[in-house]
Amino acid sequence: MEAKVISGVHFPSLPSSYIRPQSERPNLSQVSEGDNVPVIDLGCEDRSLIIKQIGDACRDYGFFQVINHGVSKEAVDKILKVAHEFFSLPVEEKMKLYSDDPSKTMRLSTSFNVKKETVHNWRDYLRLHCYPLDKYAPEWPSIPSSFRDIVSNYCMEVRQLGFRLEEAISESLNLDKDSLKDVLGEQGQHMAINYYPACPEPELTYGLPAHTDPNALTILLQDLQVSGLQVLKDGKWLAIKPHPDAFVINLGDQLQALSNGKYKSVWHRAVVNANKARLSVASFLCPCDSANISAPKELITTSCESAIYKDFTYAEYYKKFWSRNLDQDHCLEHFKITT
Ligand SMILES: O=C(O)CCC(=O)C(=O)O
Repeated sequence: MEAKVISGVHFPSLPSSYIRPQSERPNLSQVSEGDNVPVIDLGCEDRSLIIKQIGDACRDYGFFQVINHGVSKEAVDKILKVAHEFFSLPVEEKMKLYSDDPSKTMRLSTSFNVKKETVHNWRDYLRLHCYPLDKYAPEWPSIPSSFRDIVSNYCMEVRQLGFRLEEAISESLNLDKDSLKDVLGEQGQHMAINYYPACPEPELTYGLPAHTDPNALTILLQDLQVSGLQVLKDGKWLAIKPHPDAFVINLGDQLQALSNGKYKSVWHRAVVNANKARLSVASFLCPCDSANISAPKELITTSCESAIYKDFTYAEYYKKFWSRNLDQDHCLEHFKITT
């Protein structure tokens, strides 16, 4: 049976196509609270401290949270509200936007990659290309009527935050502040508005199974009311409680490659909830398609260090990523130099 949207549909029990085999289930009793995960204050006057904290977090976790990040509270509140309104629309209205073709620049979809996967995930998502805005915003949903303005404004604010973070990450690698941005070129920007309906049997399935992000940097806004994000640290899953006024920043595969493996693109997953729906808004900054992903020479400094990954273009990487199922091995493994 082909999966279609699940938001707004009543399920008395979990359909069998969502049930993971025993060995792949989230095992929620083994998950720890991630109380000590880094929260970095970007408003701090000591820039060298910010750079150090970012470098430590990228190395040790591959992710961190930021506060005083410069994205307005108004932009955040409005996007969460309009996203909830969108997913509350009648199923027939939402289905007008449905597609399972990952090459589409605007689509409502479900699970992850329904054509490739064998078990589905308890998620619907609206996937939007967002840059340049004047090219893509006209194809976004027209209901709710405020959707395009609110999302456009949010995208612009988040993009600036992304650039600030890329500069700081570059400096934390002792590179010039523009070095990473220069390699990434005219960056694309995508958004996934994720909606995880309340699930009849959350222990048996995922909202999203463990994955790393294929892009450069992800800026994630979590619904404050319901948690669900978990990240892998030293082989253990940590639950990341939504922090008021914070974004979660995930390093994507391209920053792992560009840092020659010094920084990690973090494995993360979303679990679902029995009583409440959860929403998250992921903004992805992506290298331009032709960007040549090759670790800067300055990072290969000692004679015993060599490049870990082959050079590739982002277009090649992205094609590979979507040709796979989400919960397979790390996509970067396919680009490793083998000796
Ligand atoms: O909903 C979340 O917390 C995670 C979302 C995510 O990992 C994604 O959209 O790639």
